[in-house]
Amino acid sequence: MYRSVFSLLLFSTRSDVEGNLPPPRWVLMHGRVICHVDLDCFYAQVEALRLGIDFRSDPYVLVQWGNLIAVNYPARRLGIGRFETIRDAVAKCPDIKHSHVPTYEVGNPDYEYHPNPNKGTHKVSLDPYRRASKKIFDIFGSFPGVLVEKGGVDEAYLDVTEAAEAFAADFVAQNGRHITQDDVAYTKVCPNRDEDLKQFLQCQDSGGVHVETFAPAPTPEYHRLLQAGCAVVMSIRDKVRSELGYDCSAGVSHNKMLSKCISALFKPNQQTLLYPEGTLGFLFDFKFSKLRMFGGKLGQSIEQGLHGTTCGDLWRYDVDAINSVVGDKETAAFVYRRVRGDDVDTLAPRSISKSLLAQKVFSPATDDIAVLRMWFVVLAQELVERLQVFGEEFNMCGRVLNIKLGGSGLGDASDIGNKSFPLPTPTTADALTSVALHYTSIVINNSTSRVLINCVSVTISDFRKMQQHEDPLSAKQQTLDKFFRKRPRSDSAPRVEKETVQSSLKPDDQDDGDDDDVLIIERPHVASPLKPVVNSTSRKRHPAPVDVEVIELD
Ligand code: DCP
Ligand code: MG
Repeated sequence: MYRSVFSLLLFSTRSDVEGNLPPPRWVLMHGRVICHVDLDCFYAQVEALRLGIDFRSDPYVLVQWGNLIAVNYPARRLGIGRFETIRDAVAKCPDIKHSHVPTYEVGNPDYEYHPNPNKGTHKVSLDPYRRASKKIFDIFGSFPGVLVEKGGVDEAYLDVTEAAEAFAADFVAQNGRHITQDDVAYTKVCPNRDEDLKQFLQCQDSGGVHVETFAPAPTPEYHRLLQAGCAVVMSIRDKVRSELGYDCSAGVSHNKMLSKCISALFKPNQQTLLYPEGTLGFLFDFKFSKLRMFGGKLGQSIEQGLHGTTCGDLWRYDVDAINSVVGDKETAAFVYRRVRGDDVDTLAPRSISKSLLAQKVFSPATDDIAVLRMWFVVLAQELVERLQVFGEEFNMCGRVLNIKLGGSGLGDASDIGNKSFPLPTPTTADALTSVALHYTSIVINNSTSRVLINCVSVTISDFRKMQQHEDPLSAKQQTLDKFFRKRPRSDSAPRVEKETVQSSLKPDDQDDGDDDDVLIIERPHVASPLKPVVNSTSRKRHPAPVDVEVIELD
């Protein structure tokens, strides 16, 4: 076990007014070697490789609806950054190479690299990046003694402790000596900032600060283990590069939080090591809002309540003082430890998405079923393909299909309708489209006032393990014809109520979807060539679906 609680404080007395550090009381413990690895300009690398562009030397940017979503490092060196417009990028570098993300054209189930896609008629596909990501994670997972936790499409935490131990032992066996820093000279070491730290402490109030660290003891053995970890991480990065062609950067330290903080210090294509004794020197002027979990409300309330922005600013406060701001003792203790570099989190097993989501916001809003059908065809096809890949990878099949209809874009993507159904089997794009259209027709036709839809979303969820030989697209389920059962037509047909089956899922529980309307800064709407909506008086109502009723889930 790495360590239990606070009993392993290393030096916990207050610094004196002169800012002299009290002599550390290092406690011996078995430190881990944790790496955070993140692909450099990920989507740009994927596309540059496809296009045969040398992303290491030629400025290249990837565009989504006129904005840059990935910028390679040669372009960054020219002052070009993410979310700028392609127009601005070309102004800075007229020769810059660029391309657009792939898109589905409305009505067409296959995505392509369309030369001039239009937001009104096309939907972004993230499929190439998901596929590339999977190959990269397969390589991470292929190393013995390495635990992998997915952090995002292009980032992972790796616990390389076991592999590092084996490497260190092998090194001695082969070289007749221990590994040293020189043997991993390709690794950048976080600079020693003891002098800066000392000066910082000297500037503090006479009350002093609680100088305390939770890092493992910086013994020669542990230093060697970290160095061996760097060698392991290098070989993982080498394999990603030689087998797939991608560059990535990494941070190596004794915990997840610090490894993530340092992994981008020397991008691109580099790795950085933080020794445990460098923790406080690294953190004292580090903005706590950049620490994992401090980005949102927690960070904001601390910043306002305690009037500080850096980790060092918070060293003045004990747990009670932090508690007076965050209002919860456990959270206060958590904050107290984190701003001193403590993170005992172990790697979580690879998380499995609880749902697969495909959605599209379009304009103009419409109640034209023909137009909505074209979007559902795209979303359904995309989702079926992803379900196949996901189902095979995790041996899971879905059970619930959810359709959302929104009239306020992503602001409220389900304000017009939100309903769940048993997932039809076989799960074909046609079957999903049929369910979505039946439901949409009912919503439109049963509404007492006109509804205009500009956001449709289709989600598959409630995954379960598949039986042997089951296929994710045809696992035993409700068949499509059972979705709709006969009911007498009635003028007083009940209006379909909104449901919130999915709303209990936290955002983290959902997959990353093809949120082409989420990740990128929205530009003002470009006129869509889609048929304009006729006004409400001349609007032709689509015939109500005959002899169908939506069967709700239990
Ligand atoms: N991405 C996106 N929209 C965002 C953030 C990211 O579409 N707001 C996509 C494009 C990125 C990929 O996710 O290529 C990975 O995100 P990163 O933040 O890791 O950024 P990069 O990999 O592009 O660059 P870096 O080298 O800084 O990691
Ligand atoms: Mg990245």
